[in-house]
Amino acid sequence: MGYTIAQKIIKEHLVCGEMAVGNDIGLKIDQTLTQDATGTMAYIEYEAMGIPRVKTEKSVAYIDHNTLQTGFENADDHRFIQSVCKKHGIYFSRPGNGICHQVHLERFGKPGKTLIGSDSHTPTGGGIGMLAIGAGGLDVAVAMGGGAYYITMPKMVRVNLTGKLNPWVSAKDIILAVLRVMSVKGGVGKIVEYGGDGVKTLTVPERATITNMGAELGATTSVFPSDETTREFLKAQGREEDYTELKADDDAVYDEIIEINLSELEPLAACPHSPDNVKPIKELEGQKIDQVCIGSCTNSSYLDLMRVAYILKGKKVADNVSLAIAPGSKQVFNMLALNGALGDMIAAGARILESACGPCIGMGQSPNSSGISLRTFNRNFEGRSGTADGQIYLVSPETAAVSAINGVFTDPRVLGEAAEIAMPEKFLINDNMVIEPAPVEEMDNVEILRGPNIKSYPKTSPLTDTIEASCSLKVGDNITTDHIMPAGAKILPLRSNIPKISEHCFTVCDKEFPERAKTLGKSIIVGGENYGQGSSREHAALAPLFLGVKAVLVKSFARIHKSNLINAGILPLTFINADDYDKIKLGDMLELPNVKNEIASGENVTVVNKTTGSTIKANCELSDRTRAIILAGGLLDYTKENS
Ligand code: MIC
Ligand code: SF4
Repeated sequence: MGYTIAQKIIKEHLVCGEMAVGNDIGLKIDQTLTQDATGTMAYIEYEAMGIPRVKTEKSVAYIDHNTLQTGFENADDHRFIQSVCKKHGIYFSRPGNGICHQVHLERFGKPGKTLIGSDSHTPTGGGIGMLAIGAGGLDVAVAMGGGAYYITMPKMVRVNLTGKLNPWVSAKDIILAVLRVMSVKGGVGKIVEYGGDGVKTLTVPERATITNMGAELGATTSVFPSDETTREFLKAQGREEDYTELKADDDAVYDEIIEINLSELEPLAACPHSPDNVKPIKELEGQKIDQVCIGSCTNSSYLDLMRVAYILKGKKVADNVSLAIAPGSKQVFNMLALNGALGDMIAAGARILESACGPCIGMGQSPNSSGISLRTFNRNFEGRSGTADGQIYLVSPETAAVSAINGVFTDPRVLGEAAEIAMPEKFLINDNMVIEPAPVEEMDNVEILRGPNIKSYPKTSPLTDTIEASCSLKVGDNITTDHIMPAGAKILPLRSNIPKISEHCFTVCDKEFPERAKTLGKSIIVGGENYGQGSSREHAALAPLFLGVKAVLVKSFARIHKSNLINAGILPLTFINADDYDKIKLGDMLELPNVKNEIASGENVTVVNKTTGSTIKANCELSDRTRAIILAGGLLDYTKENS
């Protein structure tokens, strides 16, 4: 039996476990990336492990999220990260150099390599055939220290692409079509692999748009073959030597096959407030809009922005629309500046932003009250834009640009003939915003610069024999990490300060939660399906840890969040009988009378509701390793105990 692309890379990097679906497997990690909002914590954790130099082939730290710098906090954090990088052997991509995933794809990613990143959109690297996975900061820290990264061996899904996109139908429409089929939880426990004749019609940036937004499927990662198109891309980036061919064996076996005929696709939009709430633009056409934002790690490549410039050229942004554009990287920005495309955007009235995440993470450009905003981003969770009642639609750059001119939702196919925009034969290569680490012999002279915003990792404790704690919060299905630990311009600067940031924990759902949890001292959160979907931010586990949350009891978990809870030593429990969700109310006193023994022996966990008198059973799905981590009180304690 042959192998899929992902199975081939896994096989090459397997350090422990058996490659059978559902097994815990350990992978050797070749490359890591961090961004600043998760990076400070990751480097605090790395420092705590006491390993002098990173052991990966390449580790890169990007500054792209917290670039508003409304106070000293962000700049302090940047300096801290820069100094850690210099000392410990990590490349540092300065603010202004671009969004981590875009820059990593351009400058560092290599087909066939493993990459983990403290950002959920790390799978962007799958666009050039990497096995690129989003992870918690602590997992990235461990990988930098040479430790394996553990995942549950996923099922394999093949998305078979046939045909060819029609003019003005875009890669974004492909992934929106996949989201429509699979939903935001359809990818949990799976790797999505693209294949079929349609693959060769897609450029690398288009493939990367698709693998990037595979994160919204909940998938472990997504991957494309590495082929001649990949070689051309790497060659144009001056790195042809990084190319290797990679394809699935003809007799590879997939657990699920999805057919997408590119010729039949039409422009789509993910409507508020979920990336899988997908409708054809045709159904929305004519509706007035207020804002358009173009950029983010999903759609800010040279190709995307050249198409946008082509549409804007000689036109004017509609009076009722504010158009913001953030190029994905310095490379893209500079090329647009040199070839005149930037001039076309400016002339049309676009507000040009720096190369960073910006509005995607609520760092500025929040829309007006109940404003309709079309964005080329990947997430439209409620409130994420910074405007609580903002109505965010996720669309392609082509749809975004033409709608910005018309002031209403517009199907870009009105533009007629396709624009002939080719991939450049040579990208503009200038890595002067990437700072190399100090040579090993000089590392001792590098001082780590720590600002007052940087506080230490919260206190953890080993699992106790019993837990008695009340339910401090009850939430429904599809709770995102943006609900648990909101971001945005006010909160994001507190990422290095867990005591402070925890005051905002879950306030989107319940303003009283942080105070209530603190007063209770110990508590348990109850939730529904797909709890913790979205980002990789470990703060969504560390803030609850700081507030005394001992367990989270839900119908099901999203992958990265579950492992962040385990890393933080918080028990991830699932209802065996989903109806038991109704048996617990906010404020009920719960007891887990025999929890330590039950966890240690792999039994179901007894949960007694002392307020109502009912008893239920919960599952705590752990491997031998994650069981040991939970018993130790988290991954840091476990790593210390085992080193
Ligand atoms: C996001 O898109 O939600 C983020 C901000 O990039 C997060 C990381 C973070 O919260 O810092 C992610 O996707 O993991
Ligand atoms: Fe940045 Fe948005 Fe991409 Fe997250 S999804 S890395 S915030 S651009």
